[in-house]
Amino acid sequence: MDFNHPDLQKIDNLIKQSKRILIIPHKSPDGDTIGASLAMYQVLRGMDKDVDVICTDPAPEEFTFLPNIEFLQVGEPTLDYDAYFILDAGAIYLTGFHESHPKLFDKSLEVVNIDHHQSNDYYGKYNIVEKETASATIVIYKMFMELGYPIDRYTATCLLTGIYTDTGSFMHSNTSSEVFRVASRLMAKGANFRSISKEIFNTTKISTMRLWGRVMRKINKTPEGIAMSVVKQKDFDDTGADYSEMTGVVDYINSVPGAQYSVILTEKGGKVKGSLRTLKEEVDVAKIASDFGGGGHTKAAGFTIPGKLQKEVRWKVVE
Ligand SMILES: [Mn+2]
Repeated sequence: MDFNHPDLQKIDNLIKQSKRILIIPHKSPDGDTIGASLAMYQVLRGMDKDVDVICTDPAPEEFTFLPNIEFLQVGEPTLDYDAYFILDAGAIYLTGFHESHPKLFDKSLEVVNIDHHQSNDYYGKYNIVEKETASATIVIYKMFMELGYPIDRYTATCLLTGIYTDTGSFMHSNTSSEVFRVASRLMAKGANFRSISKEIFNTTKISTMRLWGRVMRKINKTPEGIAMSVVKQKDFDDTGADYSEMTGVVDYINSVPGAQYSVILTEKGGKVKGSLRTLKEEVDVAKIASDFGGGGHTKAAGFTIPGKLQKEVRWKVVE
């Protein structure tokens, strides 16, 4: 296994010398950032560190089964820790703390950035960024292995959760041989695969089903082959669903035959969020998202712009 990162030894030293460590998942946390954070929590606790995990938003309900989930706090960080780990955040704004705590990103603090997004610009004082790796939890798995840190069954469950969610249960194009190899090793270490598949993939709340129903009812395919749908604030209000329940629906929209790529535009608090997916080899949705100031992976990306959605009716003259 290749894991050559110039900062690796420094990170090992930093961990060993630190007493108080803060872990920061990205905002609107998903299975990968949560799995990465809770796995890191477990390993650092095992090394007798005082560890906090602080996120701008709570974990979605389906992750309640994860070990250590009770230690994920919603709030604001303080800047008196010995070390900071920012996990799975492809850009500083995704932490939600770039405006309130710019010091985290001026390289004056002991900040470690561990990530796998194309958009990552190495904002940490120390960085382990693997842009071709399927999940942040795989990067962390490889780091633990390389440094000889122990992976118990709780850590393994958290790490496998990130692989599971970021590969769309082993269905997205990032599902490499490495994904299966690491997943298999985590299973061997006791990862609770049954809970992951049951709690995350085979449990759907009624509010989620109603929200997805609305998304699907509004699907359109443009003449350019873009499969598109929209979600307005009213859809959340009427169904009682929250934004995190959008996770996964864009993949459904993407399964329209012949689609070049899919987009869902979501209204959320005065902003419009775009989620893009493609199954086409030649389409790079990260590039499209970057035209709107966003980013992500070549097959899955997103952006956020201020504004709201307005329906535009187009007329055209036909013979
Ligand atoms: Mn990720």
